[in-house]
Amino acid sequence: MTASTESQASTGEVAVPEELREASRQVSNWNRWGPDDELGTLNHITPELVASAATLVKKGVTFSLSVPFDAYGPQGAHGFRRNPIHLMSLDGGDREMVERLGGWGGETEQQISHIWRGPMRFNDDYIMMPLQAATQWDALSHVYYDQQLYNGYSADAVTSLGASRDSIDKVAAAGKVVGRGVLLDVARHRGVTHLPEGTVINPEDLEATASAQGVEVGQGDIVIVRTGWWLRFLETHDGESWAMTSPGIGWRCAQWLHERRAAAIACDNIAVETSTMEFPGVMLPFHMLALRDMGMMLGEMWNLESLGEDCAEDHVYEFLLVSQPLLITGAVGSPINPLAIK
Ligand code: UVW
Repeated sequence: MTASTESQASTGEVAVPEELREASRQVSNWNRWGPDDELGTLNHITPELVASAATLVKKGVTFSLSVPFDAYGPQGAHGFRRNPIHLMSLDGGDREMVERLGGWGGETEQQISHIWRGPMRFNDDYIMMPLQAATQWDALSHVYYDQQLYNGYSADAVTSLGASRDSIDKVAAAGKVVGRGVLLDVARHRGVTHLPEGTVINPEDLEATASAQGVEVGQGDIVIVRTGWWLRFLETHDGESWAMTSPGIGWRCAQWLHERRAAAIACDNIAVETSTMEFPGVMLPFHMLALRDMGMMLGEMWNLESLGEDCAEDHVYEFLLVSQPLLITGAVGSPINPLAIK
């Protein structure tokens, strides 16, 4: 027993299972792109691969892979995450209000009242939301263990002021999330509208789906896995059970993605990975391997319905994918509107 596992045992903490530690050693990309790297597997996307992905655009058809950013999503209204809250800060209805205000208020009210006397009017709004509330990328700093982030940075690099290492702004500034997207429609391959609750997708399932679709996953690919679970949410609108019973990727898929030098993975469920606890007491083991060891971003809550239908129709499961995060300084994730272009 090491000093750290001894102290975990005395505090009742669950240690990282040995099988997971072994997997972590096998898939680790720490130092692969140097000691200062903060982009992880996005480094697999080379300029040649971006140029080659652009040649996949044949029909000129685009698919937004975003779910709505509104109050009716799966996050509910309470807890540590909520659905996005959209507020208008200025709108056409204010015209009557400023007339009624007369000379009341401060500088802002007077300014608005002044502008509203002219012919040009405008509307402004805000959004308040956890950055993890809808379609998003998890930054590499989102999940860690043993007090270390991807590439060995200390977990202390993330404070209330933000993440100074492995944050999403590094990815956004590098403009790296453009390349070949490959859809693996596991649900359609199995002939179901959505996978059953708690399904664990294993490497064999990814391989079987890819081979049935006639597509191969290779270096720099952004792998997009459809479980049908977003469709399930639209059927039930029960966010809590949707999140708790999600089918998804199993931790063994980390090795499969590592061997293929994939750049990122995204899914149409809450967390990319299955809600089924694959190791007792260890939540999200695939997150641990992907984000912290491989340096692979996870795309969550993507809407793959129209893209899935189109791919089934023309049997083309590869496309140009453009999915840049926002350049939010120090953030551990970012909302996105991914675009698949065929
Ligand atoms: C956690 O909930 C920790 O991760 P995610 O938002 O990626 O599912």
